[in-house]
Amino acid sequence: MTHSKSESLFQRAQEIIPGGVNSPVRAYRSVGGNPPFITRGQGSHLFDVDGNEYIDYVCSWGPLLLGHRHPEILAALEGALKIGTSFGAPTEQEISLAEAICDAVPSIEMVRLVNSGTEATMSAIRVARGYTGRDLIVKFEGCYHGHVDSLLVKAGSGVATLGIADTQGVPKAFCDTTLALPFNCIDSLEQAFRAHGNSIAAVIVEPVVGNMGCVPPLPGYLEAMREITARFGALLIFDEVMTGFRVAFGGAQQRFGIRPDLTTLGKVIGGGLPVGAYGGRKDIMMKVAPAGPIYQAGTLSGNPLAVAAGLAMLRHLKAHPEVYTGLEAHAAELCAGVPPGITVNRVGSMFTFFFTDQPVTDYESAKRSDTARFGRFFRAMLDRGIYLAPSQFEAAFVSAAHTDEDVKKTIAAAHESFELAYGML
Ligand code: HOZ
Repeated sequence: MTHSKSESLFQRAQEIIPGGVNSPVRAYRSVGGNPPFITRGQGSHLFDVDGNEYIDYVCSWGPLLLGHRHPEILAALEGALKIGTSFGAPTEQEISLAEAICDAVPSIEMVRLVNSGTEATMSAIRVARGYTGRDLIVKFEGCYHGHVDSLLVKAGSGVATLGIADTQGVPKAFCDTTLALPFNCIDSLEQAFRAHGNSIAAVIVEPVVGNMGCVPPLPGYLEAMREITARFGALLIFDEVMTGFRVAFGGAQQRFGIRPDLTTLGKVIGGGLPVGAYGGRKDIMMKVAPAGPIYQAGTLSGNPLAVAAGLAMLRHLKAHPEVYTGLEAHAAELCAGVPPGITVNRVGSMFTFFFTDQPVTDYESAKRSDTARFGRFFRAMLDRGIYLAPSQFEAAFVSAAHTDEDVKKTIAAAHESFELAYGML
């Protein structure tokens, strides 16, 4: 596989874009080599400038549940293009998308559309603070909620991948409003609430973590979180930017049977276009301006292109619940038969191969993975046409466009790549 055109584009990009990329993990720093430059996607496949073809398990970092260029999403976008690309004014379509979200996720009684997952989490914590009159936010080590200042404390995703302990540029005063606790530990949550319960506005959590790799909640953990937050009058925010419409139509909250107070959603509700949303209990959301005193705004919020694509995807998923059976079956097949020495975490169609033989239940155990070995595995997979996220601390995703043949090819490539990673070939 040659990458000469990608190599020269990456040299050019580094002259003008920091690190050559518009989001840090894309730069391949933790796995070695340089990123392929993508020319197009179709179904479950990506194509690069050197003519290489890959089976895509990044799926735009999760939202492409139906794969690239799904005909219903393309038709919706073509329809939207005929009308206009941005109005900064209300449209009927955005009501329909809001209704579709609330219909799928019953804890969301009212919803506000924004432009990204970062905007959604930033706004949700502002609402939680405004509603409760408290300042402290509890988050979990290794969870990532976008690049919101006060949520970058002990964050996962690119921050974990690049080993940036705490980013510069965030005032200490902001970090002081964040309590970062170990994920999956009820005792530490109980202790934090006993010490600071009257000052905690909210707990924000990825109910299935995707940003330290895929880490599911232990049985009873989310239930305990729900009970403790309610007992102390703090809000529970589920960040479902990755899990929304992914691990079930109603997200992780449907899969695990928990009703949070607020939920954040991201690119998934735009079928991959830039969009996000936050919503939840009506009494809380009625505090958002102009209905209430908590300010949040955006010209491109409810953008007609993103709304059209999102609505097409949500309507498709509602009409075809069998999509989830297929996603689950393909992901389960992929994860079966992994050799000893690897820990596989999977929830529905999101999963991670951790290069450790110990269970991975939190950030500390995720960090015990052999990232050098992951890097060798990653590069061997790429050479065999399998496109994974270039980090041990990101999840892989299957889409409805993946075929039985894709899965078989991926399993064959994975067997060779595991052997290479362990120096057996
Ligand atoms: N942190 C993002 C995924 N968890 C990366 C997004 C991107 O690079 O596009």
